[in-house]
Amino acid sequence: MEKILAGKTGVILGVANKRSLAWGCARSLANAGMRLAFTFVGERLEKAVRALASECSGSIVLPCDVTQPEQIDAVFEEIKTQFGFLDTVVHAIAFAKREELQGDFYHTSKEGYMLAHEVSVYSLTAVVRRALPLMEGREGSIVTLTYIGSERVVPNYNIMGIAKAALEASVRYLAADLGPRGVRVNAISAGPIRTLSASGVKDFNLMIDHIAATAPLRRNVTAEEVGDTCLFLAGPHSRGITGTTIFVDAGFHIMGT
Ligand code: NAD
Ligand code: 0WE
Repeated sequence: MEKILAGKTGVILGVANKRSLAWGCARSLANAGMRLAFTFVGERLEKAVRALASECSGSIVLPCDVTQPEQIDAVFEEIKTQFGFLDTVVHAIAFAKREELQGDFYHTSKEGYMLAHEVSVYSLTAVVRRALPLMEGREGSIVTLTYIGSERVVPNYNIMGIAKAALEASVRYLAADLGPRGVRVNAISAGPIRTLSASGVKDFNLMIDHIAATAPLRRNVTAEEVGDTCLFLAGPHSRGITGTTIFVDAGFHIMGT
């Protein structure tokens, strides 16, 4: 059977290990026939990302710390050389200092505030700017990952909630900019999933249990479910959708309890 994304290419930023939401997205896209470029940060993650990428045929692996503009430049130069064009960008990156993700939000330091925004928010725009010349005329799709802590107060999410609100606003402004060029921009708001970024988060188990007890589907979601929504947003079935946030959270966001 013809694969729906055969002949398409994409770049996935944010795979750390097999639990990463970025890896859920990569698997769904690769299974649909998309050729992928993976980025990693730091030598410690390189081996793991290369091992995972080897499961996706024709993929390439490149270093990219989004705080280093030359590294972002190099990623898109290499994609231009290797692929020639680009259809999809999956941005699945967030970082705040651990000490900012506990206690009262009002203690957030200026440095911690700026770092969270640099890595988790500005990086989307920085990446999109460089991807755009490769996406022109290809009906491309850009997907980022967000969390309901952008609109509701989730204990300890703190500065990341402010960053995700700015990320979702960035999605709307980018969608308005890029729509006339045929490029769509959307976010997936995922329910909590045990990933490296979620490890050591205070009371994470309690959150997971609360969702299983109250979400309409009475369960939590998986990285595979996030990946399949990414597949939808990357592919032709979502061609009329841009600038929006789709919840993949078992319906939890509709509840008032
Ligand atoms: P993860 O730890 O697997 O992925 C986070 C990634 O961010 C890692 O690969 C890490 O290397 C990367 N990163 C951090 N700093 C970076 C930098 N300077 N440059 C480049 N990359 C950098 O965790 P995850 O849960 O898969 O997170 C992916 C995205 O999903 C994040 O945006 C997160 O906010 C979002 N999200 C996660 C959940 C959840 O519960 N896990 C829920 C909703 C949204
Ligand atoms: O966006 C996220 C993860 C964000 C995150 C997590 C960490 C932990 C380790 C960003 N930076 C760091 N830095 C670290 O040093 N999620 C949606 C998962 C998450 O994180 C939380 C959550 C949930 C859910 C933090 C507090 C409360 C809830």
